[in-house]
Amino acid sequence: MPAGQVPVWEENGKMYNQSSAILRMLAKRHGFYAEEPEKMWAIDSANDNINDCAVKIAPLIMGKKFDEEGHKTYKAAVETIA
Ligand SMILES: N[C@@H](CCC(=O)N[C@@H](CS)C(=O)NCC(=O)O)C(=O)O
Repeated sequence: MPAGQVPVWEENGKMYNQSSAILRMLAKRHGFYAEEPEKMWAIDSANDNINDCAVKIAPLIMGKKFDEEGHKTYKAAVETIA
């Protein structure tokens, strides 16, 4: 597994890592990506916003930290994509 991390997309015996790069490859292949740079930015930034949010929320879920401080972190992270 490349870099020892998930997610991995496996196709015809080849392993592809890095979630955003996988999504771009599949979106391009199936007509869900853009040609125009500003539209590419809109698609990529939406994905990056969700990733940034997930990076903040994942430790709360994994560490089962849903105390008051955890709730504040969760709310702040969600507001970044709202
Ligand atoms: N930049 C990578 C991050 C992948 C990542 O952090 N994967 C975590 C799970 S969400 C993982 O495999 N962690 C195990 C490790 O690093 O050993 C992506 O977007 O695919």
